[in-house]
Amino acid sequence: MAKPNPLPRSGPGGEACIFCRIVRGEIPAQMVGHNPDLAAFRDTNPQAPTHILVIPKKHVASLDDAMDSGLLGQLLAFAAAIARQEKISKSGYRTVINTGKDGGQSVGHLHIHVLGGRAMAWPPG
Ligand code: TR5
Repeated sequence: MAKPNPLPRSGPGGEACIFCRIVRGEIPAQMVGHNPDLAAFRDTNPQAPTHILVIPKKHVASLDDAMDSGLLGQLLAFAAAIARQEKISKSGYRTVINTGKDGGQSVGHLHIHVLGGRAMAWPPG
């Protein structure tokens, strides 16, 4: 029998998904930008002076589930636009997508972390 997926994946509508609930306005978030397909809001547990999550509004569980290359391109371009808006593009910033258990993904809705406002270390932990 297949092992249950460790991520809290929700159905196609993402009814129980925390980020889908933010998109629907059921849970408050500090929104910093959005367009018809994408949203960007501040992380509640920031790991840098600027820490924003950029997500597709439609539920996609992870990068491994993202079949729409157009949407992925839009996500990256939107992350860069948000970084410019937040005035961290000149000093530099880091974009991170954690995927699955070993990747450290804790919320089962695809998101790009945009981190800036301090120098980042490498390699990541
Ligand atoms: O670990 P991964 O890469 O999946 O990143 C998930 C991120 O979502 C973490 O950095 C969390 O701090 C962040 N997070 C979790 C919740 C949340 C959030 N950011 C904004 N608003 C949030 N709400 C309302 N609820 C969360 N559970």
